[in-house]
Amino acid sequence: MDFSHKAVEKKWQKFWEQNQTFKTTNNNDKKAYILDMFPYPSGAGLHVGHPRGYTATDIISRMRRMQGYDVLHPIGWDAFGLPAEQYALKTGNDPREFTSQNIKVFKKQLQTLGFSFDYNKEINTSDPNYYKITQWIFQKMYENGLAETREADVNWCEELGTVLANEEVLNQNGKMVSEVGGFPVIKKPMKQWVLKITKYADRLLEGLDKLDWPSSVKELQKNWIGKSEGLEIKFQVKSSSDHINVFTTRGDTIFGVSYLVLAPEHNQVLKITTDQQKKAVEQYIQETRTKTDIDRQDDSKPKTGVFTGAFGINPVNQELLPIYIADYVLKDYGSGAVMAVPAHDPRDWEFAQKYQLPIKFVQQSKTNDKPFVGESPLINSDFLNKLNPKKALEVIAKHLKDKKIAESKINFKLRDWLFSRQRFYGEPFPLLFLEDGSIALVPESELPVQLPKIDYIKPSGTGESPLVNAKEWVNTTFNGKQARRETNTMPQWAGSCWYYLAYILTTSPNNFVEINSKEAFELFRKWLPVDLYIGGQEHAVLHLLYARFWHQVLFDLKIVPTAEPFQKLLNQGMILGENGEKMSKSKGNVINPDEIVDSHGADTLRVYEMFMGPIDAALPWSFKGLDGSRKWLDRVYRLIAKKTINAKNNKNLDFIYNETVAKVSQMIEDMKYNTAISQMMVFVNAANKEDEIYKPYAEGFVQLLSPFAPHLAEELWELLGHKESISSSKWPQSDATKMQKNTSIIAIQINGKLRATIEVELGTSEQELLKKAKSEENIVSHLKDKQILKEIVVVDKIVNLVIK
Ligand code: ANZ
Repeated sequence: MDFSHKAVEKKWQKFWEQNQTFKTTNNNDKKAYILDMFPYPSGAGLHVGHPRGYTATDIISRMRRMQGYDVLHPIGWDAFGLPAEQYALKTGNDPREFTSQNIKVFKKQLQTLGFSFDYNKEINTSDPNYYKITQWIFQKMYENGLAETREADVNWCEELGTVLANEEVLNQNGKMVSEVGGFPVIKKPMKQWVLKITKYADRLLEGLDKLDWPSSVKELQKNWIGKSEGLEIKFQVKSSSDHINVFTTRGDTIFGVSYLVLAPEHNQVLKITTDQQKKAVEQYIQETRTKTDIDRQDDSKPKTGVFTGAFGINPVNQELLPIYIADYVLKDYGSGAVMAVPAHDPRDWEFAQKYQLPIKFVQQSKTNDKPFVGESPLINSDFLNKLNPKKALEVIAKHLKDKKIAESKINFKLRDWLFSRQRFYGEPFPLLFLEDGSIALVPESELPVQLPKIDYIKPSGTGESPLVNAKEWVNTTFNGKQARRETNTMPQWAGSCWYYLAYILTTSPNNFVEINSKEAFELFRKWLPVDLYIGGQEHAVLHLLYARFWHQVLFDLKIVPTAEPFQKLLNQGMILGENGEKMSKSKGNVINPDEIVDSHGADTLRVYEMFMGPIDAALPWSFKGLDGSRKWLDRVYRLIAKKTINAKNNKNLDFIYNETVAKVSQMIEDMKYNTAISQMMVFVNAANKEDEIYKPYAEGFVQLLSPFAPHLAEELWELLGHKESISSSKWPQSDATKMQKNTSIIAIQINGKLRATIEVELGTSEQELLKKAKSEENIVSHLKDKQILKEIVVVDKIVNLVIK
């Protein structure tokens, strides 16, 4: 190795800290807010996946500073969370203590990687100063009718002792399990806080159009929001004054309905069920309780149901339709009831087969042994016959609406956000329950409501939060009256819903400008929206949807000036183990970044992770590649430190240098970091062939390198005679006049066929071109014993010889 990375990296990290090199400035018109998804400080420390995203943002941040932008490039800690609480439970330690230990380790690791974060802006979501504002925002939501308590069927996880949001529950072989830990989750009714994100469904959907986000993430959010336009149609119940409302997106298939289905929990079920069917129906309802929505929607599971004994009447042809209950119909979607069209809906098909219900095709289909779900014209449908489905839908909608049998209806898959957790380690709710049952907000002057200093954090065993055991904390007064604190806490997502705003407001770690102030609004005007946000794809529908929701609420409250928080988003790809599998402890293929920094240096790790391939691709780790990156940095060091650096330009590198500046600048702009490094390698190869290097070119090259390998670049910059950090130098510019090649490639043809090419100086004369062409080896052999009839020459382009 040619330079000691340990000495160099330590030296410059100290320099940056002492000189506050990366302190956020506020004196230019141009700004760049470049954000990483802040880490959850787990006990495991950073893994090699973290530096990939962090290096990508660091490169842009460093270039932008040198281009004269004000740059906000902060970091902080998503510090509340289940793992810390579980660790605390297991070991009897305080999760706060544990978390602050972890943060120290993480911060040390980040510093050794040389990221240009402004640590003055460090935040911690579990700091009372921080969650004071989280609580304040919640109060605003409550005041604006966006937060309320609700008795709801919640996802209850016995093992974790808490309720989970839909987004925190995974489907594992048709069973619900917790995202954290993979424990079983069941449905259970409980009184909970919800945030009414559904009120923002349309805006969350429409806002996506204007964002520069990966289309995969937009698609995930779209599907999660799940807007569906259809009709709600009334079906009269036979011999009764009741009617059933069904939601359908396929009103055009109404002549093909052969039965109706209600969700087992539908509130009309018991009313319409006949005495004879009562027992079977009740039993089925009981069985449904144990099933999860995921199970119920699983198309691979056989369909089940029970006849209620009642019939509905089809409004278009008065046919009698048996009414069933079946768990494949969900209570909380649409109206919880469907008109079943077995010929054109696979679920209904399966059900109809099983219970021997009629199947009537109302669209042309080649076969009738499976459901048809395409676009063919209508049949067996009276006045809809021959129409295509779209037109038929228009006609039937008008027909039914005129008769007041149907209404247009829009449904969303998005549910309100279940916002309370039965946990100790989260933000307390800033409100009180009074004896008369009413709810009072804790006065703003008394925020934050802090967590009590208790060591006992075991689950209460009743499903309530461990905080119920903090009696002195729970029981308080409000205006001289007895009051009880809410003992649930907020979910981990709360703190990350506004942390990108917190950085803007930070004056020193965890100290903030008042969020609801003119000063704050000005700062938001300066910095919003975030210009580039990089993080994992796993946050597509959790954090990224919740944060957009809070932002839109804050926009409506005129706290922030932009409609959306994150203009450009990029998901960094995963780094896999050397064997191409996901890194995991059990597979023994985990790479520890600390060891790499120790053996090869932070610059090498940074360059290697950027050189691996496109930033959004999942790629396997390779020690060979890592060694290669180190060897290249050694070459770079030798090039600048050992070669003669000359004040005079011999012009040999004019073209390649200027081309490299232009290309690397653009490639960083486009986040094509791997090709940017390739281009720098091309330059180093060319420069290595020279005996001396023109000083401005050596300097410019080191500047290009500096976002990637900042420690080595600072060292070389100093060697080149500079006293200030390379960060405060101006990003190099390419000189276009030096990028024009002064040679041209001439095609030499014989009878119109390309036989050779030659490179000549621009403007080479016709005669000279002919002479050169005729002396080319391949041309000589083709001309042998032949007679030249004609010579056609176009200067700078072509020589064509016509021969016999
Ligand atoms: C008749 C029909 C005919 C349907 C056909 C589909 C195909 P999306 O697009 O997801 O909104 N549906 C309505 N409410 C339901 C519930 N609570 N549980 C389960 N399924 C329900 O789907 C709308 C369609 O899903 C509706 O249109 C309804 O079935 C069913 F050839 O009505 B359809």
